[in-house]
Amino acid sequence: MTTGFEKLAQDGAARLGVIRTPRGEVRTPAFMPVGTAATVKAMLPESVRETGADILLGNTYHLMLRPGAERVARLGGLHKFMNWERPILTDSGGFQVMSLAGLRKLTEEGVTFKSHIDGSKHMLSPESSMEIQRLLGSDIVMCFDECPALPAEREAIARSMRLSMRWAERSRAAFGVRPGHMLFGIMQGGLERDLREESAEALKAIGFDGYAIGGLAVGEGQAAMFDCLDYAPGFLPEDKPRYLMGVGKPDDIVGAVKRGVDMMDCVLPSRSGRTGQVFTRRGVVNIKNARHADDPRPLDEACSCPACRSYSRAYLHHVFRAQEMISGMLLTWHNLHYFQEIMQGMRAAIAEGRFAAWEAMFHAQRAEGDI
Ligand code: PRF
Ligand code: ZN
Repeated sequence: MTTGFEKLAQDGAARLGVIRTPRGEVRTPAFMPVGTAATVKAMLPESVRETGADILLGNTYHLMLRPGAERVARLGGLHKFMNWERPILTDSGGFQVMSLAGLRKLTEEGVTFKSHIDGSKHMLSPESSMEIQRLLGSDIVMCFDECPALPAEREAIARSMRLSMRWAERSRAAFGVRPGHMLFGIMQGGLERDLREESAEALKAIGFDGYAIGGLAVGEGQAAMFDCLDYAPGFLPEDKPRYLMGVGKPDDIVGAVKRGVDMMDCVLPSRSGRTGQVFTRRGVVNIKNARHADDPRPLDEACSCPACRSYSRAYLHHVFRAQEMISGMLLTWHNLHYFQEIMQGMRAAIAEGRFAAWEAMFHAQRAEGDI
């Protein structure tokens, strides 16, 4: 079997495709639920699959600290460990070190840091990140990179991007040849068009199985992100998947796909599910709000998820207020289901050349608001 990406259709800049791996196909545009600590929180893997997910995201940073990559490898790899036999993409760790770890030190070699769990000292480099992702058994491995927080000085962004490009070369060399597994490069360069282009050229010269757009959704706002996405995907090869890292809200996702992005991941649907924030066709609903206390209607009468099929807003409000575990379970299921429904809607629309009409409907329903 061949591993790789095939573009099946295009409508404007939006692309329909498939990534084939030995563990199954990923339909694109794809949304990847986040399973940071070898679990999509509050969900059984079979339930995650029922929402329509083809692939999960796992994290080098968390898994190296706990339970440890060698232990996962001894136990048969991450797929077996967490009971998800379909594709897994793993992030490379640098981004999580910067957002979670204490006392970091960045050098040409890599980054040393203190664990946010027990304060123990660790090192990540392109080489060790590739080794950890190999031990986990990841199907799609991400290059080790650095993601500067925005806003930042142009010179700092350029220096950081060039370091990430040297690390991309070392990641490629350390990854080696691994049939059935893919390695993605990560473009950096902040909001600077020429730096994005320079980064893309550097990555293309090395050659990857897919290309991520990193360094966005780090505080710049949607308008600035979309401005960057108006050109950045165009710097990347047509025939390889494009992955926008850590995005986003439903309207971010739709706007990214419209601009030529094929894959995304975000903790938003799962994390929000645990804080009572619900995403629906008509916008965001906060289930904590007293207006739901006597409401016998489902969250969304058109949704076929278990939370909407079998429970009222009044019940979901009650179990959230009572801090019952089923609250996080049902709301996470609904949110993941809704995100996957958006992806399916876009895939069908691109296939039939009606993405613009689909997008207009998406925005019109949201404008009506929750009633
Ligand atoms: N690099 C990596 N992971 C990431 C990012 C990045 O730039 C982002 C930025 N939104 C999220 N996750 N390796
Ligand atoms: Zn639902």
